[in-house]
Amino acid sequence: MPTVHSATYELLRRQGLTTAFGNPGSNELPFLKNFPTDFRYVLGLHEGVVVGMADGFALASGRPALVNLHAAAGSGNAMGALTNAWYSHSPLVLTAGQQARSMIGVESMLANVDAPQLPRPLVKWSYEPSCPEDVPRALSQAIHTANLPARGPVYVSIPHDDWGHEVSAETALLSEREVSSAALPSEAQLGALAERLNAARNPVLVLGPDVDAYSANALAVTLAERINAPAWVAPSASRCPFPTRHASFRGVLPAAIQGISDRLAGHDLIVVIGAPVFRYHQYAPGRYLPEGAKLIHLTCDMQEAARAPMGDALIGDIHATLEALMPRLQQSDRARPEALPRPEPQVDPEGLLTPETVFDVMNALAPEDAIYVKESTSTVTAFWERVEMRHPSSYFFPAAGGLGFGLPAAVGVQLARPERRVIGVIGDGSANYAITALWSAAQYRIPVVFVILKNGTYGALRWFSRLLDAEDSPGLDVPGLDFCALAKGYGVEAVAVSARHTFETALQTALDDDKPRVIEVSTTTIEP
Ligand code: TZD
Ligand code: CA
Repeated sequence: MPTVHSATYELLRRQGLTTAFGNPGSNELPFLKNFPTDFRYVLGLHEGVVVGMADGFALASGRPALVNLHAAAGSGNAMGALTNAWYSHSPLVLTAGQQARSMIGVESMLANVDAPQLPRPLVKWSYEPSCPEDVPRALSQAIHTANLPARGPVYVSIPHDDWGHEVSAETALLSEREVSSAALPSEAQLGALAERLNAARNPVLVLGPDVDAYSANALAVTLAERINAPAWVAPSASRCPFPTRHASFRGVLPAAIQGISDRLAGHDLIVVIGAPVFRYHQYAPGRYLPEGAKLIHLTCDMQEAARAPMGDALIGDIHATLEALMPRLQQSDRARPEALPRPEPQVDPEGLLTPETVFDVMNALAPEDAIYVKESTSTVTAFWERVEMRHPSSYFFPAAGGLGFGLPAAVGVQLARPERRVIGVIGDGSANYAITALWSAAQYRIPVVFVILKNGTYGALRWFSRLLDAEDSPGLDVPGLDFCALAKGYGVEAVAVSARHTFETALQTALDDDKPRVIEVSTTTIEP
């Protein structure tokens, strides 16, 4: 007879979840024992790292990723990372070991009291099966729930004495299931959408992370060229949906109500695709829309559609909808947008590099299909201006701004995409939240190039402190960090640089290597 253990591994195998990211404890050992040889276990030394690696892996592979956490403490450590996974629609299947069933009520050590409640509201679904026989079915439900639109993390708590129980042979039916969604708008909806686009006098596109997640980047280019519209990237961009040197590319919108209206002024139709409307950050009240503008929102996420404060929304599969829309659109004879001018090189002060120079060097030396995992909060604008990204899945940034994403996500992305080089661009503040990801990179020989921008401060918070008239706040600087020593401690070779030519040499050496490397770059402080 199959057991919960054998049926679960067969289910995971058939659903393609053969890489498990975890940090184990006693509750998880009965699941991990007899770990099948066709599975791979990636150990993270902190659960923020475990979820960050799985997040990067899921985002870059477009597939659900399996996570195994330890009880309440491990789940709690993972929660910060779940903020990003939730907003990036990352299909993470989180499992957590629970105490033996008869030991939960007395609140033994490692009993996760009210386990399903713990990760809410950062999961789509959270469950503890009510009997051992239900564990494989619950995991099947978890996988499909995570993967159905809008994708997102799910959580299953599993008592550790469940794994040895026998289950019915009928459980095998779970492994054969395919659950898919069809979300193509009706003919009438597509016709109405096309009519509004065809009739617009001066439309503008605002493209978000789900354009990239649905591999609709090329369709977005076709759309921009068909209607000759400028294309902005939605605020708080966590992915790159549009080639950054295309004539229509306009950059990333500011994450402020009035700032967005100002940038989009003059357009009569704003078409937002694959992003919330909008993901604001700094409080800058004002008009939601510029004078005379209407907004249409195309999204895969019912909640995004419902919560927007303005505009009309259509929920559908981003790729399929754009594909079906295209033949209905007339070729516009409006003048094509003119490409943005290339930014000027910056002059570096003695003994420091400007972030602009760092990005110019990266842009010159990195392979044209490099993937950037970015977590340096003050350098967002400079990066988008200077680094050319033309392929899908070229950029990942923490979708909720929860720091501790960059280092581990870079490891997970590189694991999912071994054929492309991953460059982590990480601030000296951000790097500390999940620094032990370096150990996983070293142990599994995952050749990420980590570029740590050391300006000695929480740069973005310096900017915010001026915005909020709170410049005298304590705790905004991070002096005295030695990332070469830290990297060495975790088994990664590292070098510190502070001039353009030494950075060039270090970056080229790292790119030529087949193991991870850290480059600590001393930089100036700039405005986000
Ligand atoms: N803690 C967590 C988990 N997430 C956060 N976003 C913050 C604290 C607050 N925070 C920001 O929102 S930006 C920032 C912090 C601390 C500064 C990051 O500093 P950095 O980057 O060195 O990584 P810059 O380029 O110097 O801003
Ligand atoms: Ca910094």
